[in-house]
Amino acid sequence: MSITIALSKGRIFDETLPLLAAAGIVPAENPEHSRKLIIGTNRADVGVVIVRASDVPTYVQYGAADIGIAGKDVLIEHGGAGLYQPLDLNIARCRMCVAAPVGFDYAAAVKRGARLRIATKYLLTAREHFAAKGVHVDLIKLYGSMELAPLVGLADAIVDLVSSGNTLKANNLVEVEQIMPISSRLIVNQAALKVKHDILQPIIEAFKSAIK
Ligand code: PRT
Ligand code: MG
Repeated sequence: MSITIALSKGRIFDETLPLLAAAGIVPAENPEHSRKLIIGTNRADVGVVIVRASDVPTYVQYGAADIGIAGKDVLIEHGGAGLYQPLDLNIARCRMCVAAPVGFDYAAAVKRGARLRIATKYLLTAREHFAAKGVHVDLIKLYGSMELAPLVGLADAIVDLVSSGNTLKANNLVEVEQIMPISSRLIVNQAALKVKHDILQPIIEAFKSAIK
């Protein structure tokens, strides 16, 4: 019996290394320095696949990977079907927020019931947030660089992730509303949890003890 872990490269891979180490798992290489998409580990029964952050839940849902690590932002948009989410790992932390150009009076626009154009990669999250507040919005789906949209007149505001705030600042935007804190979670294929329980359970327990 063997298991496959789905990870995205970058911050999630880096912040997952200490958790994997706590479970006695050391990847054979860093995807940052290799083009390999399938990476071995020090354990013959554990492999890692490197996929796009937003694709991690899909690989785990269909059992192409048994477990994975994905941001709450990604999990909300995916919907979570077929996934067991036993642990908030408290890594890759940031916040989902509404941001607008400096000088745009967002609160006043909301108060007078203006219809706002919002650019975002997070359609479900944004739709739910504005619906709950009773704000009318036209959502414009983008796949990246949301910060550009208000600067070129594509949108009044954006819904995006913020961590240091440097990207907003560099583009003359400010956070006008916080939607929710975000961190990454361990996700497990529901069938694998039963069939591969003996190998998965110790890993889940080791992660749990290693969470900061
Ligand atoms: O990069 P790619 O398009 O392949 O996918 P991705 O952006 O979804 O993946 P990745 O690896 O960049 O992010 C993976 C996960 O890390 C996300 O799903 C989040 O849960 C989490 N995370 C934590 C972040 C950030 N912090 C973050 N700051 N994801 C993205 N950002 C971006 C943000 O979108 C904005 O463009 O960083 C920019 C803001 O950063 P600051 O520090 O300037 O505020
Ligand atoms: Mg990114």
